[in-house]
Amino acid sequence: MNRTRSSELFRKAQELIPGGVNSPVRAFRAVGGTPPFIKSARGSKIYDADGNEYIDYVGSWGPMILGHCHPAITEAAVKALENGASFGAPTELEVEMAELVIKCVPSVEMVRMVNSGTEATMSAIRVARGYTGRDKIVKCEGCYHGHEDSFLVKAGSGLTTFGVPTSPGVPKDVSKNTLTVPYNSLEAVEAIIAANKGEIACIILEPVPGNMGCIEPGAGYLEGLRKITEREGIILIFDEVMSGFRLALGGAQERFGVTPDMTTMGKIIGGGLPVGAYGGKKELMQKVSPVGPVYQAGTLSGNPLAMSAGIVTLKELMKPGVYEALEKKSVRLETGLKKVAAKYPVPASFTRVGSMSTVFFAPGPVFDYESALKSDTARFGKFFMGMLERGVNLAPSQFEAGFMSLAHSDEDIDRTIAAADEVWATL
Ligand code: HOZ
Repeated sequence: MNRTRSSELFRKAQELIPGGVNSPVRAFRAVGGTPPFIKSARGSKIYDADGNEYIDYVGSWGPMILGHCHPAITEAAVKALENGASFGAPTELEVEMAELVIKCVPSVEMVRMVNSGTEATMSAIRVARGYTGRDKIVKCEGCYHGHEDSFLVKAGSGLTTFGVPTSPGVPKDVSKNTLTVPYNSLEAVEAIIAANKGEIACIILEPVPGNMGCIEPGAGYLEGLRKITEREGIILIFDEVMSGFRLALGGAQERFGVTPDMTTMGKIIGGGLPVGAYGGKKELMQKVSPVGPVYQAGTLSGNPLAMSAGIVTLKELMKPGVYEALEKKSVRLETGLKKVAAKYPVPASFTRVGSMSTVFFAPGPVFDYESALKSDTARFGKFFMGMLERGVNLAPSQFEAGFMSLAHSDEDIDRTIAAADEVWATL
């Protein structure tokens, strides 16, 4: 595949932007080679600067659940832009968005819009700390909640991809308040609570992690967390930036029937525009300024473009049969890939929850950070590049999830499986 133009752009970009990218994993350092510079996208496909086409399972890292360039989203965003890009003042669109979110997400009685998932998680833990008067937070190893200081401790996503799960630059005075536990272990949660009695403000986790690859919650895990946090007066925060509106309209909390105190959202809720949101029980959200003393603000928060694109996306997702269709497509891909993997003596382990999935090149089972880290990342890199050469775009790291969209056709999926068969034979 010819990527001359992408290579030229990448060379230039590296002189101007750290690593040539505005978000680290995009630089392809975990898989080698040059990232295609993307020019356009439509439906299930993206197109690079050299005119190559790829079936896309990244979907802008989650938001493009309807497929790229959905006409209703484009129309709504253009219309909003024609009325003015941003006013820094309340709009009717924000009210409509809040109503929709509250209707869809079980835990949310009030919601505040922000501009990114990072802002959402950062604000949610501030509310939890402000409400409880406690400083410590608990997060799971390998979960990623954006790049705010408190979260860059044993974090997944790019930090794990580049082998620096705890970032320099985070003051010890901040990180000392972040306690970590392995995902899927209630014993570890009990132990850390016992050792920090009455000091923990919140437990925050991705209910279905996607940032150490996709991991499934074990039976009773989320329910157990709910019981323990209720007993201890600890705020339970589900970070549903990835899983929200994806695993069900009401996210993982609807799918697994466990209602947290607070929820953070992003990605899908903006239909591809920059957005985030946090919400929860009224009692907690009424601590937020100007009703309460916990401060959080933003010039572009709730801007009409993101609201319009998000509202259209949520309305599309409310149509009957959407999640069934996503499930069917995702099962088709998983079944096909498992059949391929069974033909070759290469250790591989599959995880999938709804339309989020990962192929780990590890013996498995993969159920937490430690088991995910057993993956053969060099083999993943080879697999990734082989797929890219055959026109299939996967996330360029073993420690990220793949996303199915409603635009993926059976033909796309079957072509992906056929490509995987060719590549697996070379691993
Ligand atoms: N590490 C981010 C997703 N988990 C990547 C975001 C991006 O590069 O756009």
